[in-house]
Amino acid sequence: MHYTNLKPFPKDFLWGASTSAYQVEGAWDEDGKGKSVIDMMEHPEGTAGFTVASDHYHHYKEDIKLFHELGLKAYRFSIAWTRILPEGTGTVNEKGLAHYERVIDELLRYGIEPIVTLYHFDLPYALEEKGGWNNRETIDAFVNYARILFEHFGGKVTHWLTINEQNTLILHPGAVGIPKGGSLPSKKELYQQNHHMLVAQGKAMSLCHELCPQAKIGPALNMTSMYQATSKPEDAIAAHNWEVLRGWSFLDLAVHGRYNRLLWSYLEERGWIPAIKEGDLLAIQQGQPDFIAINYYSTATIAESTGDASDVSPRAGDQQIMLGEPGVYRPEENPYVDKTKYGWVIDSVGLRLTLRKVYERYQLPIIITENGIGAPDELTEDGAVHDDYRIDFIQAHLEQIQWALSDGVEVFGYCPWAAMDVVSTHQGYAKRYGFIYVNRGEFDLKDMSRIKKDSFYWYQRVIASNGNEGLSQRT
Ligand code: BGP
Repeated sequence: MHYTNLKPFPKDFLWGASTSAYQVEGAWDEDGKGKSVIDMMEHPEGTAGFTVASDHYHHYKEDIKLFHELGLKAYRFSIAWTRILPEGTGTVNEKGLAHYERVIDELLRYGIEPIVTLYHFDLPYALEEKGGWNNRETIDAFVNYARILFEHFGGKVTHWLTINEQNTLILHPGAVGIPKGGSLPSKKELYQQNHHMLVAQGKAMSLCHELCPQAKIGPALNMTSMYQATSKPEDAIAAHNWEVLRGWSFLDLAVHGRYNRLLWSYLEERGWIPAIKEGDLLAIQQGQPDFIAINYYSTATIAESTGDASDVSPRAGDQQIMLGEPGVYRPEENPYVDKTKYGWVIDSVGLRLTLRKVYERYQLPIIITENGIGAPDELTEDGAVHDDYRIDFIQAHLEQIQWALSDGVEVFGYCPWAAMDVVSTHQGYAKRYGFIYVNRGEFDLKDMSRIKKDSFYWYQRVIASNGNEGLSQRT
């Protein structure tokens, strides 16, 4: 659909940026913090770990000052469960609460709205040792943890996110790390974990509404659209299979509180139906999200499964590299799009399509809580970082958001990944995303100074003009 005039960004649009606790904070064992699964997992050799990260824990004041200079209206970050409850349950670590209180107050002082993720991949290791999300007790642990945060920060935080990328946790558990000396859970276990997370999320959303009536809460999933490789009808079925299993099945539960029928048939056929206790579905149904948060990086192209092992990509899948599954779908190349150095498809138009589909299906306001391009940014001799590829990437995606707004989609914020350089989930510091460069190497911590990249100045101009500058106004 073409328009003569594109709708402007809403005047209260939340121009933001994102990070997550374990990727940005460092201070992995300070001030009473307990160990999380991230601290205890095996990570690829030769890549930076998460112990120091960008040392945001100690530099948060300087960083927030820079976010203010950037013009951010919102900062999306996560709270480390293990700083609040080192063992996942039990006694509250007051120092952990005090830290986040300082961070939130500092943001509010600058007029930056905190958007807080309750849980971003870093489950307390003490809970993992008791079975993690396989164990129903983790549901109560999560709800108890959420209650502490709602009671403590409910008057200051108006936007909460429940679980970051539950679909990544379930579909690509290896992307987050492999348990030391261990193996990944079976599919049956993963779908049981998924069910427990959904009950926990439903209860947390209900609790948020009860304790913080002025606040809004929603799930944050990694969403994408699937293209069918050809006009062959079987390719269309395969693309639909994977679009449902990867995205809709998670959101259907979070929003409508019911298992998607196609997912159910898929689970039934394989003997993976989770154990569901009385009251679980009610808890999922009662927890109503106020909005949907989506993390969007790329699209995928899908063909009919050949039914044998050749469907599975020789390169291990990750959040954005589709693995393939015999009898379900087979990933294909898309000749119409580029890829990042790490093989992630670059497709800004796919964002418009994804926004339209999510909105059409759920009719809830949408915020984009991640979107960005990972690259081995270089600090050049002039003391700058010339990341024009990041400007191009974000510009193209913002333009498509404006098209989606013009299509009638309610988008109320954009928080690209990442506010500043952070440790990549599995590619260390070689793969950077931030508007602010952190001067450290993979292992050489250097001086950790913060350097504004070219994209910083560009995004600053976009925000200051509410999207009127820095984008090409194509119609
Ligand atoms: C998302 C995660 C983020 C972040 C991002 C980039 O899936 O929610 O935590 O890591 O992907 O991924 P990566 O660091 O693997 O490039």
